[in-house]
Amino acid sequence: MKITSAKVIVTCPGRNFVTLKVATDEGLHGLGDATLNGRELAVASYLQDHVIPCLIGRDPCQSEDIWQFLYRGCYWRRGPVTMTAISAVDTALWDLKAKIANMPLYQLLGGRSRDGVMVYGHANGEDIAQTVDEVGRYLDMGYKAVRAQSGIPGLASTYGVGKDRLFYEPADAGLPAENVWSTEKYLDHIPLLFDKLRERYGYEPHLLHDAHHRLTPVEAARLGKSLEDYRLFWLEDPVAAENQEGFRLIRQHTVTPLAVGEVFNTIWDCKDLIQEQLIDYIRATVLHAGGITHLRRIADLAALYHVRTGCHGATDLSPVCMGAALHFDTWAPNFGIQEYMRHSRETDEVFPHAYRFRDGFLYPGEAPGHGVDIDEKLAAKFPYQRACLPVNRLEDGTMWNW
Ligand code: EZ4
Ligand code: CO
Repeated sequence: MKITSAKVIVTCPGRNFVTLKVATDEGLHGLGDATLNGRELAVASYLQDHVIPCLIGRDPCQSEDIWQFLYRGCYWRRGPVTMTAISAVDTALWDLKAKIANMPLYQLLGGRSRDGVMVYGHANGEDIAQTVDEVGRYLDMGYKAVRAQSGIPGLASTYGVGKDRLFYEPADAGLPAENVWSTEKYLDHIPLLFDKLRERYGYEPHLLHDAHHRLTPVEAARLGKSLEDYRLFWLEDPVAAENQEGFRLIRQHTVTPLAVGEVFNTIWDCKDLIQEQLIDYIRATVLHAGGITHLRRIADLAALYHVRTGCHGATDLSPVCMGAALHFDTWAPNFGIQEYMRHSRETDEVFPHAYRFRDGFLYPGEAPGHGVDIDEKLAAKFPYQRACLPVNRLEDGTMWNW
């Protein structure tokens, strides 16, 4: 079997998605997600101009060799644009391979390790009372795990709190919107939120929180410590993770479990955090960390150190990524949880998929491959629209992490 063509499909059914479609001489095709939020066209160009020409004529079943060719062969290796492109190729090839085998993808990885994939939803509100109600809405929908983010008194906006409660979308401006941030105001407020949540819902539901890279290590240590009584499932991205030593300091002060890695691209970004047991959950994804081939390597390393997976699954990761992630999650012996932000109806129509939500769990379905397709005619009706993620400034104007 040979790869005869590959194309990049850019569509914007409410938000931008980039999809790679690889076709073969035997009429089968495979799909990979190539969406890098706010930098979509950079990946589209990388695929079109540099990767696709190298794929034509190759045997699609040699996904390992193609991965190594694209990783080692680019010289300027790693980085989000390159790794997202590699991920898209790898996901499309695993999709194809499973279609050739006429099996759902999880079977090729080693079969089922569990019946369903526990997911967490995103509850948010402008203040504590609203966030507490929103968490209740997710629990009513059957969720066993909910991430809670709340507006902060004195700040006009903050990460994770949108205009629309169920479908918030942070990339909403042609140029980056400028938000104002205060760590002091945030640190005082968040423990009050979790106090109210446990008072209302008890200790059975899993509760999560995302600090979105905004704290220094000692601030993160203080937050983790002040949340200990509320027994979070995890505290996510407490600090910007390029300073990995920071996690040693956080760990010395708190037993609140830590999750990190949605912006990581390779095993090299998380190797020390895993080996030193500085984190509890690794959030690298199929989409940004080298596809199934590489994420499997990360999960296997993590398993040696009691670190479980918690794949990123915000709305900027397309249903193609979600489908592949659910097969991965169904297999991974050290699976922890999967993030699940629901896509809009338009997005679900552009990407018909086999996965289904039931009672707090997602199920990948039994369709051959990863079970997600693209309706190209419908996709063409939603042309690309430039959209950027916001940036943050401190109250005195200093640039900060968003
Ligand atoms: O801000 O995916 O845990 N989820 C997140 C996401 C990220 C977006 C960035 O594109 O942190 O909401
Ligand atoms: Co996050």
